[in-house]
Amino acid sequence: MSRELDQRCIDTIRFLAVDMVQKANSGHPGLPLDAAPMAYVLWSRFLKFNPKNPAWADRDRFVLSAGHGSALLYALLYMFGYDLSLDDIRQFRQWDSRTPGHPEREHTPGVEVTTGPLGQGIANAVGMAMAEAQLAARYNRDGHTLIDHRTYALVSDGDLMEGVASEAASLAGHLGLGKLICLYDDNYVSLAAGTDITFTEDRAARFRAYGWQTIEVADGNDLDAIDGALQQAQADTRRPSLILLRTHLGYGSPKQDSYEAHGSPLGVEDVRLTKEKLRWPTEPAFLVPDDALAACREACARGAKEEQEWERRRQAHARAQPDLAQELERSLRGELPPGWDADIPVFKADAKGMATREASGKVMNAIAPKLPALTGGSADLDPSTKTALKGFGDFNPPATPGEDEQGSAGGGWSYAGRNLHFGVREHAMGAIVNGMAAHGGTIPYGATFLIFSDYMRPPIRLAAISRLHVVHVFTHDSIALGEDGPTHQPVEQLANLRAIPNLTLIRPGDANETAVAWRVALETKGRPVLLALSRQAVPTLDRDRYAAADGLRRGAYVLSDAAHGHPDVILIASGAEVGLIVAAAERLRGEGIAVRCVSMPSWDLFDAQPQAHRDAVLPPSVRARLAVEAGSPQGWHRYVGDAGDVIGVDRFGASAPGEVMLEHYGFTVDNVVARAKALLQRTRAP
Ligand SMILES: Cc1ncc(C[n+]2csc(CCOP(=O)(O)OP(=O)(O)O)c2C)c(N)n1
Repeated sequence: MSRELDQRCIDTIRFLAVDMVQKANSGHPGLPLDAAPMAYVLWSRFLKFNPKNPAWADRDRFVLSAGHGSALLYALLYMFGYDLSLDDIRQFRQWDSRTPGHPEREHTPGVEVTTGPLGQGIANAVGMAMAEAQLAARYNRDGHTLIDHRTYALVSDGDLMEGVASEAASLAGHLGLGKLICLYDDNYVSLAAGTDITFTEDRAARFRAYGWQTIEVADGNDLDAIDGALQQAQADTRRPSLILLRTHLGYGSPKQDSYEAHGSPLGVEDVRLTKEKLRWPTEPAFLVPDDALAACREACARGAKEEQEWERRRQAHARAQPDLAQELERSLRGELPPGWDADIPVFKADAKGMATREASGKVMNAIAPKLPALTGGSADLDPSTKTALKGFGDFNPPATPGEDEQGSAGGGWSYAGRNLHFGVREHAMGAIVNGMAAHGGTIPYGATFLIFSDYMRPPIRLAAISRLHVVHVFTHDSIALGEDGPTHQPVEQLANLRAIPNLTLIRPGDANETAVAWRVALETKGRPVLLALSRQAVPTLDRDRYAAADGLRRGAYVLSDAAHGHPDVILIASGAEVGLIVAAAERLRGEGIAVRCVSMPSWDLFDAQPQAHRDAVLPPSVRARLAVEAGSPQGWHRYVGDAGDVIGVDRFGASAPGEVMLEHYGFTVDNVVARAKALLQRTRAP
């Protein structure tokens, strides 16, 4: 292709983005103007994709980590033939358009992940590269290479300033993810100023210290240099690569190299001047020369051919390895294999019981052999979260003889390992599992203490926004964890996490509810699921006496009821406090009080039930309702009503043994009984 045509393609992309921002009177023109050349070289010469099938499993992944540059991505998607029209481009940032302010997964074809909060995208890309490495190691066979693609991310200063990027890059370097390539738009300017006042470290040296290959391109407009850098990046298969491209924010505009080019339209006059400077027709807006469009759209034929070749390989693989192929295809479709849950144990009634984290570990290990897509790990807390899949290998570069192998779940160290070791990097863990889920082929989980969900709230929220099926396993879910004290004891976390839309939070009450919670977690589609689990043992309820644990599926259910179903008072609890209300109910019944006991492991599941079910569990006529949960009482009045009462935790915890904590904070049978009686008195008073 001629240089002139290359340039015309780049300028088309540039000015589509500029015109989008100008028409919307909102958005970020600076990055598209400077990053268009690198994006164009990548997309036209390196990226493997089929615009007509954005879901093709073996496509390269492209992440615009600097999501504020969304206009660049939409211009690329349009030019390269995705299902996006020029009208969509004109509707940038408008109600119900396919070109929202920041890229949204499942909203615009070709958008791999939702980005905008800086730093998340690069960490998502690490997760995608991990998923690729794992699936390749598990499913490719000699002569049959089915999974073989790269992950590219375009990252900005802001991305690299965020801590999550450091966590993720550090892990990627350790893991030697050679198919991860990041293009760093090194333009010396961020939103409010030049980076000289905030960000002056040697970024290349920093990434080399993480174990990355770094490649510097002195002029981000030099297409040959970009091409060479990408070739060099691809050639190193043992290290991730960071290509640092020196660019100029708002290239060609009067605001070039100024933060003013960053976050607002250039303005009519400056748009004109920029077009003149780069020798682009000032009218009409949204100009797309035919030859530029045709040149970019060659990607459609190229992509279709590549996918066809892959399809032939897939069929050969399926003939040679039918079982393996079927397994992979099912995982890629996001389907659970028949009988995946057949070995989930039923836990016997036991007054002493077991911690729900313990039960969770047993359930996970019963599922793992039958559900190949299940993969995950913890942020350096495996012994506490009980989330290791025993014997299923540890995801790491193959161990060299003599290397320290402590911490192994067994089954060998290689990219085929299903146990991921995140290190103490909660924030990256959240973003990495998002990237893995977005990649497809896995159902990833991440685990830590519930308190440290605070370190990973941004990716939890993004998983919910972008409908990603990930499972969070958060243990040590209350003050009852004991001696570690207030820094480790969650108080407001449940309330806080419950406020996130499209997230299913389940706090199971005993071992059998935990088993059902895992079933729900894995059957769920299109949303993240969070399990809050106890550190301490809780009684395993006798399900002959109490209702079946399957009631968890409906969010809340009646465990035991007053005679004839006419309670004077309803006791409601979640998680570890269920055993407490069960014991209190026995005592109250002994005193002749009609009590209903409700286990309420999930507000989200309950709220999704028809009104009839909700009223059947919590009849509006019964005003004496007492909720018991070792967390912030915030929100519980929705279920206990104005007349009801809540035993919760409204101050920080303290360092003491768990039982002592529970006693001091009122989580005793005596207190539940006393508060229930007081409540009855109040609600009966004329
Ligand atoms: C976590 C987070 N904090 C703040 C912002 C608001 N914001 C959007 S872009 C930006 C900085 C942009 O600088 P840079 O990353 O260098 O991008 P460029 O200037 O090259 O467009 C900021 C602070 C954000 N999107 N995400």
